[in-house]
Amino acid sequence: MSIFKDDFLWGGAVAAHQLEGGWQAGGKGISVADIMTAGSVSEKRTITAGILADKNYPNHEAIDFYHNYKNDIKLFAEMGFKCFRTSIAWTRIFPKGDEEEPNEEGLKFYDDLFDECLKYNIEPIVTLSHFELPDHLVEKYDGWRNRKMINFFVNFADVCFERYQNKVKYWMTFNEINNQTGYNNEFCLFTNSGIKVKDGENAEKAMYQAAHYELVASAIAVQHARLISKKLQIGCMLAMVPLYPLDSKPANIMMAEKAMQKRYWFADVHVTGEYPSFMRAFLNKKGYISDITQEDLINLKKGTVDYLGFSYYMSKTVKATEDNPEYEYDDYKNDVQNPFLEASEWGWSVDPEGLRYGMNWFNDRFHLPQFIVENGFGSRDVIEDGKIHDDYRISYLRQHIIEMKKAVQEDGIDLLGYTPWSAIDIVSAGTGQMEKRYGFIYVDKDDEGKGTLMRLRKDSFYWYQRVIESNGQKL
Ligand code: P53
Repeated sequence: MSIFKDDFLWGGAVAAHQLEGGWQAGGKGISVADIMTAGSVSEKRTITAGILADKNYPNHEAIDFYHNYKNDIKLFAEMGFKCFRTSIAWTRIFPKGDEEEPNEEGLKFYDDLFDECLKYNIEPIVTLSHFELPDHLVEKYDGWRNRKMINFFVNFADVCFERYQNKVKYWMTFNEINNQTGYNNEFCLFTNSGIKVKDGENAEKAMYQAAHYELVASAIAVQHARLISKKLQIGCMLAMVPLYPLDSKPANIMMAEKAMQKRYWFADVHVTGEYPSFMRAFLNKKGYISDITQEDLINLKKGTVDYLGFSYYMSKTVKATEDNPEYEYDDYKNDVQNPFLEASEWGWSVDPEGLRYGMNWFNDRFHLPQFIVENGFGSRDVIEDGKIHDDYRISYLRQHIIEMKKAVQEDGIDLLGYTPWSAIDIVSAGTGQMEKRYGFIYVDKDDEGKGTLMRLRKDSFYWYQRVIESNGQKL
């Protein structure tokens, strides 16, 4: 007998901007993803001022899911997906973000998409904001630096909850809300919050204010969802990248503890509805989050989430430095190589046990059902005689599912489902590449944007089909 519940949600995940394409179709507006060029492992993506004629913007066409979704969903059904996690591109619903009325053509697109899933009994799982806010909100309001963003987001959320309440049960408000703790890299603050850091500006300070507005916006959205329908389940979504101490030196243990606090306090606010003591002390000391009202605190308390969604790809390891007695975590200064782990071509460590560790870490604190909404291995794939033998991907996923099983069986964690990244090959968020592939289905397109967009089942497709069919018994 399987240790997973009968209704365990096996599926796959993607995000709208990374696969849909159709960047101007159906009245869609320009999102922050539309003004980011392609990069690579060594070259960062550039954020351009508007669309420049001579640049390659990989998200404009992506894999053209917008026009191909019926065929792709058919393939997901063939794999046996019980659910499909995607996001709603904010710019299809509110092209600029500050309109009063939504764009009916955009709403209709997701009606059709969700109906197509439901036709095969595939339950859509939806993220509202996944690195794709309207660029107009960045240009006119400075993104999440501005309190007005709370209303724009809540309007967007309300429209989606109202419209899709009978098609979508599980929602998440902000994808990897804690990814912006990597504010040393301009990509993180821009994709999470639409914030362009100015020269000499304290990026950390900007991040805390933006995150506060987002947490309030999320909490208001949760309250509205409850009024709209009791059936809706609203989760948060964090990137779980456990931070281990390099060794048993007490200073390194303390460094890891403080680093974990700095990366995961977002979950405390989402789940308990208040800032934890260590964060209140830190914010007071630094004078961060100058704009926080009594009403905000009430909203946070009233809008706590129903479940904890998270991504897991890798762990990181940290070491204290002597010039930092209060262990204020800075990824550029404190991250070190873990001597026990191998990494991918993109430097992402492979650490299956870290998944179980992360699940326990969350469970110890939050006692909420969990949903692993991303987990996967980015790699190049090679076609040989029309086949793709991606045993490296199978091996990665198998090892992680084994740890996930232990978390359920040995640690008693309540797990709702598992949606590996990604259902099909899509544009990488971090690098804008096509060739950093995660999918069970290959898409013929390269980093220059060339290719037929033909779909091909990889070996992992057939492997995952068996995993789902056996409810996780045949790995
Ligand atoms: P890519 C960093 C660390 C962990 C997860 O990432 C991350 C990132 C951002 O790069 O993002 C999530 O495509 C994200 C997805 C993204 C996926 O991980 O950079 O939610 O949108 O595609 C994989 O290799």
